[in-house]
Amino acid sequence: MAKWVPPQRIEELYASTAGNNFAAINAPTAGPRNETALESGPAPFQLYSLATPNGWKVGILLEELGIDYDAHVVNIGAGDQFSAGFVGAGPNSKIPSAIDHDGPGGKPLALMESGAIMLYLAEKYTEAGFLPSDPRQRSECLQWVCWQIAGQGPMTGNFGHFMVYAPPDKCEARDYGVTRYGMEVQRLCDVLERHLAGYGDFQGNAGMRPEGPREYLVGGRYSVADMACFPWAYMLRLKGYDRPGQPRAQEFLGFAKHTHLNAWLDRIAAREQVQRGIRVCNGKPKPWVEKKKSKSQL
Ligand SMILES: N[C@@H](CCC(=O)N[C@@H](CS)C(=O)NCC(=O)O)C(=O)O
Repeated sequence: MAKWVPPQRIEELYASTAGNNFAAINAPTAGPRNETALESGPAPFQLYSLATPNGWKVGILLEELGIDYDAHVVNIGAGDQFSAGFVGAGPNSKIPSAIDHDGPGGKPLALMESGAIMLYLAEKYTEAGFLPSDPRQRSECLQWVCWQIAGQGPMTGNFGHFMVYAPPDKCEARDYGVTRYGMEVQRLCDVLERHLAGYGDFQGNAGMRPEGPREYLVGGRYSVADMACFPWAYMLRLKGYDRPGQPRAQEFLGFAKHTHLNAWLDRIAAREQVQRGIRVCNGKPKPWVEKKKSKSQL
């Protein structure tokens, strides 16, 4: 059996990533790559995003809150996230980022990381009730948001990389990556499935709780936990990772067996705010606004 022997430095392996869909923007360093400034509109809250699952999270919350905001499309394929303006708002160069010009103390607050942006907004607009005030439920809610950011998002993204974006000829690497991350995605879907089925009570017991299945992740009420955990699971059911000549991602992963998870996704997807939220920064900042305009112009 041939054994893998790494070279002395990672740089010697960089060339092996050539051919992946993001090879042109991948780099091992942070910071701006050009001096372009951010655009800004009249609303206090300025969102810089793209309609990917990480972008959907904040789009959904903004639409649920119904607050005034301007959205700006960040084309990550073209490297917009590396402009000086974007890096000023989000030093990690990943969408979504935002600037609240009406931040604490009346000063602008730059925001990065979808979960942190959601928690900031949910706390600022606390009367909307999307972040529970009860300490137990609040903790459960934060736990699901952290679970999403640290586990579900990155693992599903890594699965997607090997399933659709990795170099087409890297067969062995793709088999390994798809299996490693795909199995973890299956497990993470099962974590949601079991929780929604009613297992666990956040008091240390793993068994079925007396109340049975859960309608929403926390306290029987729709919250930022649902908005955060919805997009990546929903994306697996859509066409995001489907490619001609390959099995559909949902079939490949056996997604249909998660009956409670599917019912929860249907429940959330049925909300108009969610359907608008997942279209924020899809080609246009708010595509439904453009549509309305063109209808009334006819
Ligand atoms: N943990 C981050 C992840 C954000 C993220 O990975 N965004 C992707 C799009 S889904 C991105 O901007 N990628 C651009 C790049 O990697 O250069 C969050 O939740 O906000």
